[in-house]
Amino acid sequence: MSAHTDTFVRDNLPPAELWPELKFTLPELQFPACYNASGMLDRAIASGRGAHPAVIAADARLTYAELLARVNSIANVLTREMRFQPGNRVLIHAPNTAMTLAIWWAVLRAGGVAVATMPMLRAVELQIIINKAQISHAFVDGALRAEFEAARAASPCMREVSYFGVGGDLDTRLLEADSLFETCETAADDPALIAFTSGTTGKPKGCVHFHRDVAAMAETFSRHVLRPQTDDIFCSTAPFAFTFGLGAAVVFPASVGAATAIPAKPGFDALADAIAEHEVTTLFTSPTGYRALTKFAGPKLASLRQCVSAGEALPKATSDQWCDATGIRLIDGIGATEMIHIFISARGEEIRPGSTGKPVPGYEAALFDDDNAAIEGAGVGRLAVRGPTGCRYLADEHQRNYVINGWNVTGDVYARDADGYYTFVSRADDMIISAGYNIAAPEVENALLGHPSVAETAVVAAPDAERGNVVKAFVVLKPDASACEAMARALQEHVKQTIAPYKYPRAIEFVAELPKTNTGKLQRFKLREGRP
Ligand code: 3UK
Repeated sequence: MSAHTDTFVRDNLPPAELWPELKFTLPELQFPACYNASGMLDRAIASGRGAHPAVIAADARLTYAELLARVNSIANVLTREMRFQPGNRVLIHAPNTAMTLAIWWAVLRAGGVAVATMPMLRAVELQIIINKAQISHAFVDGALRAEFEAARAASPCMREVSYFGVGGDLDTRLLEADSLFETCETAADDPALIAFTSGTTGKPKGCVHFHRDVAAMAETFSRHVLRPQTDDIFCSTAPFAFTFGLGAAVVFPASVGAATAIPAKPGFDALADAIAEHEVTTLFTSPTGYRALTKFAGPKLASLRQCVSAGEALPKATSDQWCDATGIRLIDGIGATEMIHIFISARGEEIRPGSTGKPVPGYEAALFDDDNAAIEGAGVGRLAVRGPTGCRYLADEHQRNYVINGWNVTGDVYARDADGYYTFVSRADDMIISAGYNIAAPEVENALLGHPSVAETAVVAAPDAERGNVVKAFVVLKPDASACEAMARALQEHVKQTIAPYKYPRAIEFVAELPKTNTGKLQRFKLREGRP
């Protein structure tokens, strides 16, 4: 049973034997066969949230009733005026705004497959995504028109485009459109979105997630770890195109009828302003984000109640600094685009700073040895997870690497202690082997971050005739510190005092900034190739 008359995505899912094993162990994960994730909005209204704020943004403030009316109007424009049929892929190319959020829900409601992309993508990157997912429809922020048109010129599959904002047609079309729409009766396992992974290297891979997966992320991490309340105000720096941001700013608030506040601009200064102005209670950003926000601690951040860190390992030093500055203990959580959201985390008293936590209810985790056998008890190995969601790449050979024996293998090395807590060690490819010793780059980074002059740092292997490799640290200093030989020696000494001395960085290079992906992840491969 499927509502998709365009079956392209279903047809390009991996063969059944390459799927991860899916587990629906909790009562809240039993989805009916016919299920459209946009029903979350109807449920928020049915539970009395209709007149309460859903979105607070620079372009609009909408209650749940107003949001649903707008979602329906957009779905009508799509289905009546844009030659759309269920299953078509719809590009959403825009920064996070109230309109972008409404379009995302509208695409799901109409039975489309939403492909949100980062606003900073260039035509070449966009064009790869459009052609790979055979995207036929697009909603594009008018400010991004030129770059999009350049991609469109190389994308014969793209048929219908609507612009919004600057010089757009959508805003006026919506004035005419009917605000009632009959929700497309999708199957729970009809594709709802394709999230392209940033990856820290190579080509983009499209992760297909179903309508039930959108709900599953709310029913696992959000319901059990975050436990939001209806009067919470969510805020996130992550783009909706990154499933971290999609959960944080679109799905989790809607799942309980809470509000989402969208910062007017990207960047951490605008984030601090948004927190103060909208009295944000529930914040989602990266470890880098928390380091940058610490300086605003005080009245500006006083409304915060819960703060989630994901995307990269959260160093204990960052967690402690944030706790000292704000009194709030960060909730660390590891998630992945392939899994849609967070699957290992901890809340409240269960948080052990420096460790990510335990499998989120609904998920189970294992550690694989070199033969893909699960390690029992305490130990170190490659992280494997399974639960209600999992990896299904759109027509991609890498499916075989990510899914092994029915488990999703994330590419991370983790340690598990006797209490079952999982602690990040490194990406499998970020282990440095120097003179026969295995040294995890993040461990050295954490030690360096404990030094008061260090703002950011990245550690990689640098080839060395004698030792095979040496540990090399790229360091961004705080504004008041000076990059000199004495500073390098002080940092080396600090690492030797903090962790086993053989792990200290034999080479240190001071840089103004570190290479990062669009989602804020460190690109160690660029540093390894000597191009910071
Ligand atoms: C790394 C972490 C240690 C890890 C994501 C939350 O980051 C997300 O998705 P991506 O596909 O990257 C996945 C990889 O990122 N990572 C993420 N969180 C942590 N490492 N500690 C963490 N807390 O290497 C993982 O394999 O970009 C995060 C929710 C949704 C997401 N898509």
